[in-house]
Amino acid sequence: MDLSVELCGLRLKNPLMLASGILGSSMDVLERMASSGAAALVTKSISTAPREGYPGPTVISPMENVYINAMGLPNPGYREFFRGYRPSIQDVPVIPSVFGSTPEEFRTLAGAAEDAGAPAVELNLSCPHSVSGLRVPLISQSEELTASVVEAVRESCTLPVAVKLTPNVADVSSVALAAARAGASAVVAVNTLQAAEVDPYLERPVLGNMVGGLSGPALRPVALRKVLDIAAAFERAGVDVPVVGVGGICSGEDAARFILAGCTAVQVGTCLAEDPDAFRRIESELRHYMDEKGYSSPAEFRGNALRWLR
Ligand code: RRO
Repeated sequence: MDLSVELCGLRLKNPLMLASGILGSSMDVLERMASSGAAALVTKSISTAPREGYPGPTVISPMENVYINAMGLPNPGYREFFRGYRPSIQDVPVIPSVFGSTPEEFRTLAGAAEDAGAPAVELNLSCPHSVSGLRVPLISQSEELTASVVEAVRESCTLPVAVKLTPNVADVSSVALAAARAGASAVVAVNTLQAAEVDPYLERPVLGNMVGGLSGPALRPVALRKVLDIAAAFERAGVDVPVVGVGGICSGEDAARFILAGCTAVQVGTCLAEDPDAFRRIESELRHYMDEKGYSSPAEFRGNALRWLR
């Protein structure tokens, strides 16, 4: 059985990647994820200027399988970040996630990633917190803004570019197509779903930032729907850009669900907060699933669930 997949010109030993975010970006944490079997590591999003993040609480779990975060993009800024950056850890590629407010900022950040020897870059066009000065709260809520950022990065950077999309749209496939047509090497679906929780006794929102983004198992069916929409639209349009699934993936069967929906690889995030060694388990569960089904590679079942939507 061969679990390896090709994504953004990289050969990954299995389809399981660390999602941007939940665990921060310290090289120690990334090292642990590499040791526990992740095939690629995406860092916490990095911005041009350092950011402290929002006041606490920044992550809550108001009910089982639901997490809501509003970290507020805490990061040391790209200059400091790239000083300690390593392009790979134990032969596992480390892909910087970058976040800007304008195409020019994204260009600067992607350029810095390239100069630092990064194997690829992930553009976070879907941070769930408003950034002043934009027509829409999230860049990937607009086909035009999405295309303008991807084009700006493409013009000045030769790295493969993955584009992370928001689920907070009516029609995710139009935005995914805009990203692909502007030169994205992969689309990553999805970031967190806008959410909030209110304390009935304190009579106020619970998060320090008041509102945030939902992740964890409850996000999985939403993410799967978005992935199915994107994969079906890509197939119809003859667009050959890989889709990376993310949202509530906690088991080998979950990974299989996203591959069946058309994904080339999947990212694991929130699950690691409770099970930091989840990669090893998810990989063995995926092997078990493939063994039961008689598959010898992920390509053999990729997109099999899509035919039901034709
Ligand atoms: O830092 C955050 O609060 C955050 C980011 Br940048 C993001 O892209 N998605 C999210 O759920 N939280």
